[in-house]
Amino acid sequence: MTKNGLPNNFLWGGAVAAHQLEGGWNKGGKGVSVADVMTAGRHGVPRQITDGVIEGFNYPNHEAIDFYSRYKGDIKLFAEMGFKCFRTSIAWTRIFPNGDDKQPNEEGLQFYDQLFDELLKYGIEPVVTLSHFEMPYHLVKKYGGFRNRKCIDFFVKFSETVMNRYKDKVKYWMTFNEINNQADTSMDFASFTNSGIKYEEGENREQTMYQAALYELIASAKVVKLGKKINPKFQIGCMLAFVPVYPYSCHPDDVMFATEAMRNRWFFGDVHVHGEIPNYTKKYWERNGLNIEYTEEDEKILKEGTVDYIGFSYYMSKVVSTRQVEGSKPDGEFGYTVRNPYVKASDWDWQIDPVGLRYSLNVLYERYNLPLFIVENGLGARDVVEEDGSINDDYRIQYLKDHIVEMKKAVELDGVDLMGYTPWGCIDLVSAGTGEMEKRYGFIYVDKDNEGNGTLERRKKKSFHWYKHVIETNGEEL
Ligand code: BGP
Repeated sequence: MTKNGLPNNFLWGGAVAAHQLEGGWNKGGKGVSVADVMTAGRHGVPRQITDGVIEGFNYPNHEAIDFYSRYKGDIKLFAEMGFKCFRTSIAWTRIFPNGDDKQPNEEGLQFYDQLFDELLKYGIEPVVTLSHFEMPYHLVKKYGGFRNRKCIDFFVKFSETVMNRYKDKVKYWMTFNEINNQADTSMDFASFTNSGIKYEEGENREQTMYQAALYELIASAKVVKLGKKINPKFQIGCMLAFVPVYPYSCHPDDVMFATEAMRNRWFFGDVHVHGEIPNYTKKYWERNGLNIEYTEEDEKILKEGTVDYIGFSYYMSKVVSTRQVEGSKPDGEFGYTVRNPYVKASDWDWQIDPVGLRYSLNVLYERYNLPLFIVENGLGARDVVEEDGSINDDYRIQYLKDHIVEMKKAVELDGVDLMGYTPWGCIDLVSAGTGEMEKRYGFIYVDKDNEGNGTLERRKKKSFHWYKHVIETNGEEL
């Protein structure tokens, strides 16, 4: 253990998702995923799922940063930074191109064999998300995504296939990325989209969302149970988007409102950890006339497939108010959100709140008493390449430093059991939210712009050297 309380085997690394960096969208027998038919957002127009070409919009995930053919060079750079682990996802459509195929695609399986071998060659532990915002598009069109119970079986079959295949290469797994993201039903498709839900005109979105979410939770529990049979040493976690919600004021109504808002996150964590649908959710369904289908067998499965650890992303906190107050704006998820005057914000208006990370670690640990893993954190920013080719991303270093300071306090002062830290987008990649390249998170710069122009050349940023030193000293020197 280091002086700061971090264990010697602390998992420092970086995180990405297949569709945001691999490219090669139709190579090696890969099928079309929902991410492949999603346009880039432009000038305030959100990303759209479409079968046809929309004038002026491109499909950024088709090529992404071509990690598919460049992964060896990129992993070499991760190794140079001293990564202990690397979090990525397996593109479902490389393995089952349509999702309901009888046999897996051997070429896709081989790709991940090679990828994991390359990581292991450098002693980098793969951390694998099974579903990171990209179910097969065929399942969306034919079955309506996770609104259909059949998708449970398709997902379980895919998971079983890859867990069997990589049982000696991968120990750390997560089922659905940011599974709670879909609780925000203000977008026309359920966030980005693990569930493959594209809402229809006039449908009760909450009804659909909760039903799909419950099917995903059942699928997740089945996979946890199955994974333990495949290899009892597997560590299988859930993955939550953790945005702590603060009350705008000490008015008791605001405090209660923030508590209710937090249930959009807790519901997902509670089912994963306690294996039961919480009472507050059942009451909510009842009060709002939502009729969510599940069986006794499902309840049994939820109980049997509880997770080993909590993976979560942390980027920002939010402030909510029951009332419209100065500076508040309508928020799809919570009614009104208010700008927090005590914290800064990123260029994309995400509130930067390092103490919120310590707070999140504490509330999660107090509630679940399970090991935690920060599997995403970072600053999306527009980087500038100087004349001499350098990229001086001091703002990113500052952001990460401030968050690591608070993370260390949670471990050292509060006694939180923390497995690791993998900043998001350790190499520049396509933004999930906007589809743009210019929202960069990486330690490694990739020469590509929003329109898809660029050489794809890789370049170390200033933060590359900084992070290498952080890992070398196990977080002692920031
Ligand atoms: C999380 C996702 C990632 C990622 C990140 C940053 O929601 O798990 O896939 O992209 O946020 O978001 P964005 O790309 O929109 O900046």
